Amino acid sequence: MKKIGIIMGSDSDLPVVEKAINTLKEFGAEYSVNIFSAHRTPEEAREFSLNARSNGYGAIICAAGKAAHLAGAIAANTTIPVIGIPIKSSTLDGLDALLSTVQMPSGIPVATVAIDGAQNAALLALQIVGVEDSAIAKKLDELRKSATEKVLAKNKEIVEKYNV
Ligand code: RP5
Repeated sequence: MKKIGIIMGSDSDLPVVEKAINTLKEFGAEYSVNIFSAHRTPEEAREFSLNARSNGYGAIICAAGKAAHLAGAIAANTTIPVIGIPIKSSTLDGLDALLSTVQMPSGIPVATVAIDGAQNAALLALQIVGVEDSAIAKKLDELRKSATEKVLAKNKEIVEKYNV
């Protein structure tokens, strides 16, 4: 099974990142969690990225706020898919991090999820490793099915209540 790497720029990102960690845990995925900063620990971030393929990673999630360069810095040194989570951590409501993460130059892609979109980041990483991992793919299908059933049940309630 390919591993999923989760990196955050600061421990202040953890309350959001925990949603991604919990999702990966629920799926029984193999994952690691680290704090590496593009600005404060650039050497450690670079080392992680350079060694990601040989260390068995299939996708890397990077969460950062403010001038959020972490996902781009990680993507610069690997062709393992990188998913960026812009963290809402400043007076700009996360728009700063969103633009810093999403506006990558051609040639170095970062798949950016919504501001604080940790659960989707985890699901996207699972979909990436699920291309070759049938157990993960099966669980993703089951989750989709249960989400559909929940909405259909809610629809039934609403119809019965208001469509008299
Ligand atoms: C970013 O700066 C981190 O990802 C965090 O979202 C933000 C603020 O970091 P702290 O000052 O809280 O450590 O690099």
